[in-house]
Amino acid sequence: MSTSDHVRAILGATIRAYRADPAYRNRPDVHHGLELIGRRLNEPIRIALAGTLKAGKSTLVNALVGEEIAPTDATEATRIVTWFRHGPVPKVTANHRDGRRSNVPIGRNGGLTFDFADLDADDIVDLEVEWPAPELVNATIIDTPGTSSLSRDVSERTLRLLVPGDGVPRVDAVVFLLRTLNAADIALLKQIGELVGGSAGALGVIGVASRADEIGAGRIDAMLSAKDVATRFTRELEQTGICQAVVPVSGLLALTARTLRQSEFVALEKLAGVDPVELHKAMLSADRFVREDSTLPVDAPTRAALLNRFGMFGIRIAIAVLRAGVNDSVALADELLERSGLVALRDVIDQQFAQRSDLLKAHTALVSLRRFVQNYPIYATPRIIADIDPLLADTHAFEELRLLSQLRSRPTTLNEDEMASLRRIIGGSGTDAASRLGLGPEAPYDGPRAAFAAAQRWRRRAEHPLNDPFTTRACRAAARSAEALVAEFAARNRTF
Ligand SMILES: Nc1nc2c(ncn2[C@@H]2O[C@H](COP(=O)(O)OP(=O)(O)OP(=O)(O)O)[C@@H](O)[C@H]2O)c(=O)[nH]1
Ligand SMILES: [Mg+2]
Repeated sequence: MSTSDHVRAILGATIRAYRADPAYRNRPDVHHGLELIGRRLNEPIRIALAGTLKAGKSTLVNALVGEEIAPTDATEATRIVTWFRHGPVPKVTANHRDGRRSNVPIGRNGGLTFDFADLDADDIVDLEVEWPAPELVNATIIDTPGTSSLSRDVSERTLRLLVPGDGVPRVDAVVFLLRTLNAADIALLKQIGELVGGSAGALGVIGVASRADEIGAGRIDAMLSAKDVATRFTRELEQTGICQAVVPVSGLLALTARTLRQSEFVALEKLAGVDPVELHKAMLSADRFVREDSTLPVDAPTRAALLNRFGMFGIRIAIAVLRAGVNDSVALADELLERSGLVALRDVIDQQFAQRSDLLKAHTALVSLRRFVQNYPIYATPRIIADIDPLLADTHAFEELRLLSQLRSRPTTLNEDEMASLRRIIGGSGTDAASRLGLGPEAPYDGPRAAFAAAQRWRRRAEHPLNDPFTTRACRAAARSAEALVAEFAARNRTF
C-alpha cells in the first residue's frame, strides 16, 4: 500500500470513529475539519514563499507564475498572506476575521493590484487569488509577509501560517528566501526550521539566496565577484541544515525574462551598440544611467523603465548577451531566464516538491490528523495515534527528506564522492531510478545491476567500524533506497 493510501485508510477509520461517537455525532464543525484534511490530499501541493522583509518573495511568485499577479513594494497587500490557486477566471476573495468572505475588486496597472479602499488590512486573515495560469494547476503558491525581528505583527502572520497555534500545518512545503546572512537572519531561519521542518510541519524546505544579482554589489573587496559571494552564501545557507537544497535566484531578472517586451529588446539593442567605454561610464551608477542629459541613444523615461524592470545587473547582463551575438528577443529571454537561476530553482522544486507531492501531502495529513485527534479526544484517539506514529517515523521517503536536509549540517565520516552518491541515491537529484543511480539516458539497461551494486555497497558502508551513529543511519537509509530500486526493477520485469 502506498503511503497516501495508508493515510487515506487511517483517515477513513478516524471519520467512522467520530461518526459513531455520541459526543461528536452532532458536531458538524468537527466532521468538517476531518473532511478538510482528506480533501487536501486531492488538492495541489501548497508551497509557501517565506523569508525576510523585502527579500523578493512577491517578485519570485510572479516569476514562478510568469505573470505579475503578486503585488510588490509598499502596498497594503504585502502585509497579508495571499494564496494563489488555479481558477478559470481571475478572482480575489478576502477572508475576514469574523469568518465573512468578500470579493476584492481587481485593478490592473502593469501588474495586478487589489483595491483596498473598502477593506481594513488588520481585519483580514488572508486573500485568495484565483488565476488561470498553467503554473498553478499542480501547485498552490502562497505569498507571505516578510518576517523580521523589527515587525512583530507581520512576522506573526507568516509564523501563524507556517507554524499555526493549533499545530495543524497549512502548507506542505516552503521556499525560504534570504537576502543577507547575518546572525539575526540565521537565527530566524533556524527558529522557523525547527518549527517547520522536524516532525511538526512541512517536511520540504528549499533555500533561496534571493536578489542574487545584488549580492556582492557595492562590496569594498571588489576582488570577490558576485558569483563567488553567491556561492559562499549558498554554502552557508546549506550548512544551517534546514534546507534540502539551496539555489541563488534573481527573481526580478527571471520575471522580466518571462515577460520580455519587444520594445525592451529594441532599447537594449540600441544600448548594446554604444561604444563600450562610453556605456561603461554611463552605467557607473543607477543615477547616472537615468540622467536626462545623457547622450545615450535611448530616452530617459525608457532607461528608467528598463532599470525598473531589469535592475542594473540585469541590464548589464542583457547587453553582454546581445554583444555576444544573440539577436532575437526569444533567445535573449531564454538566456536571461537561465542566468536568473529560475530554471535551476524550478528543477529543484520539481525534484524536491513536485515529484514528492503525494508524500509531502501525506505527511501534512498525518501531522494534522494526529493533532486533530488530540484536540478532540475520543476513545479511539490512542489507537489512531498508534497507527500514525509508526508511519511518520518509519516511512522511508520521509526519512530521505529529513536526511537530505541534515546531511548538510551534521558531520559524517563519508568522503566527498560517497556523500554525492549518497545524496543521489536517497533522491537528492530526483526520485526516478536513473537520477538516483546517476545513470545517463545512454545506459538505461544498467539499472538493475547498478541498483543491486549500490544496495550492497551501502549495506557494507553502513557496517564500517569507524562510523558514528548518524553516518550509519544515513548509509542504512541509502541501502534501503537502493533495495527499493532493486525491488522496483524486479517488479517491472515481472510485468513485461
Ligand atoms: N535587483 C533585484 N531587485 C529585486 C529582486 N527581487 C525583488 N527586487 C526588488 O526588491 C523590492 C521588493 O521586492 P518584493 O518582491 O516586493 O519583496 P518581498 O519579499 O515580497 O517584500 P515584502 O513582502 O514587503 O517583505 C522591489 O523593489 C523589487 O523590484 C531581484 O532579484 N533583484
Ligand atoms: Mg511581498
